[in-house]
Amino acid sequence: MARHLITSAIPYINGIKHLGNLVGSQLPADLFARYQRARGHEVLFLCATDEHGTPAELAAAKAGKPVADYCAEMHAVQAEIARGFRLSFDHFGRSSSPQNHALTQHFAGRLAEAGLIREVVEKQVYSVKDGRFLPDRYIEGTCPNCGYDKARGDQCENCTKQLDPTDLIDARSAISGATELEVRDTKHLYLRQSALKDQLDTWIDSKTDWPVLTTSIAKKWLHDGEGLRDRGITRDLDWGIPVRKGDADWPGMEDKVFYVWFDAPIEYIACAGEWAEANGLSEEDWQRWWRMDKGADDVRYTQFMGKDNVPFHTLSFPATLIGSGEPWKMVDHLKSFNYLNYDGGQFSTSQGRGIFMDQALEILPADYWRWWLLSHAPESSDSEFTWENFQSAVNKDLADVLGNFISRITKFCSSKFGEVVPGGAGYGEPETAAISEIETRLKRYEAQMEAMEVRKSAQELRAIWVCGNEYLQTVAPWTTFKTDPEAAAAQTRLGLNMAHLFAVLSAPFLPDASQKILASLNVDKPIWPDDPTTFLDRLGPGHTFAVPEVLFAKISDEDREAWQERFSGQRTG
Ligand code: B3M
Ligand code: ZN
Repeated sequence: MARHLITSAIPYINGIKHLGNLVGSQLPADLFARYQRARGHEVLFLCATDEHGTPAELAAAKAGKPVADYCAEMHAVQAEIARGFRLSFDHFGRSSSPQNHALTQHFAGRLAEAGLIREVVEKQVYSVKDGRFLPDRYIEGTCPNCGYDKARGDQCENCTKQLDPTDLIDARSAISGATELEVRDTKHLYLRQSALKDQLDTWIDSKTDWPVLTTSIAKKWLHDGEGLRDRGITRDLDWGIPVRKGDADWPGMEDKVFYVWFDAPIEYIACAGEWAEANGLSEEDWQRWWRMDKGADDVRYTQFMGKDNVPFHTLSFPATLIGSGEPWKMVDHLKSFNYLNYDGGQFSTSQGRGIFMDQALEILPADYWRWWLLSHAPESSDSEFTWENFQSAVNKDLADVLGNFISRITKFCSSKFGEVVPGGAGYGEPETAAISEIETRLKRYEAQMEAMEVRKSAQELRAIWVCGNEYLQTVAPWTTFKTDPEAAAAQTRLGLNMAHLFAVLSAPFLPDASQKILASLNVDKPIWPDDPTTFLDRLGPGHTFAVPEVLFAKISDEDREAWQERFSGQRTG
């Protein structure tokens, strides 16, 4: 039995994620976690909300709520949606947890002791009335380029020109409207990533099995001019993890917090601590996943994320771990994704364009989305969601192939032999041929799942369902029954056993449908078909079942058009 530590990029707290985000991190991570569990391995699958930074503060202010309350509410909302999509996290944590506060401060202390942090004095806008420094987005004024009067300190939304806060005409605080702004000196901490360049380079070179997408991004950041600059890891904000050196104060840094991208990946570790606490487990129980000196040496750690998150996971976070000088588990495999586009354009959170996770579940159950998204995962290139394509995949793959097979075989059996697996003859030549084809495809399916080739896995799974339909089509038990009921009984028995097999194999993609099929077949402890030949004999004569309700409803043209219309504009609520 192997041990799999699996993390998905942790979603920002401000707002609900769209389907493009889902397919690039949480959903494929869930697929892999479910698969490894089904193979009998020990899995710890972690995710959390990413709660710090200016966007969280701003979203809370917009909602008129204290930021801590806002985050607590949004965490509950995101957790509920994750359940709706059947994301099987062992724990869905929060980067604002006490565990993450302690660990983040611990890492900063270790990095400082190792001489990997330097203090830099910068100039920043200070609002006298608000009594605080203002990040760029907290400053508003008139755009010197187009005259728009609500331009932000970092960019004018109207003409898109990139700005410095000092460029703005009549600059004012976005919090209070105060115009008494001064440029003051402020001290920040920089992580000396550049000092770790060679170690990071060697480490990345050792990852020969990483997808090209991952290594090419990492190498680009490591070697290009902009590359491995030392990075500011503190901010002048109220909300965040206070800057401390482990348990000790950090003189001169009293009003600062760590930068969100410094503490967010550390939450992967802290989340294991939260998981242990939530389940009444001990320090050792979570450390055996994360500390090489506490048993994590046989853990295989896989991360899932969109390509924009790769630099932070191949450079900044490893720099934190290596720089600490402590034996932390580092990622073994980093699976990254391209972007999913939406109907001729991009999904956009800021513009409310596309389909968001909560909206998706309002119109169809999770399995429909899971199937389309995973079978179209943007792996080798960006991919595109269109309603036509979605309709066709649901109707053809789910309704016509899998759904139809299950309903056909269970209904036929019920009408001729009752709701019980029939005895009859032994398996003959067509049965052996079908079993052998399934066996070949099953090995390929396992190999693709192991390699996290998401699309190819989906194709192979679908091909296995097709084997079932073709077998039924060829032997036609409904015709056989008229002349040779014994042979028809054997054909039906194999069909029902195939239904069982399909349910087990499909569970990582379609957890609900799988559950329904297994329940109707009276199987409560599914096992993996390591040997398909014996597996396809498991439901023996006399085993009872019930015809399941329809598994997948087809999407009509009217539905498709109505949804296309509904999701064509901007999300308003
Ligand atoms: N929160 C990006 C996102 O939500 C960011 C990932 C952090 S992973 C440590 O898309
Ligand atoms: Zn402008």
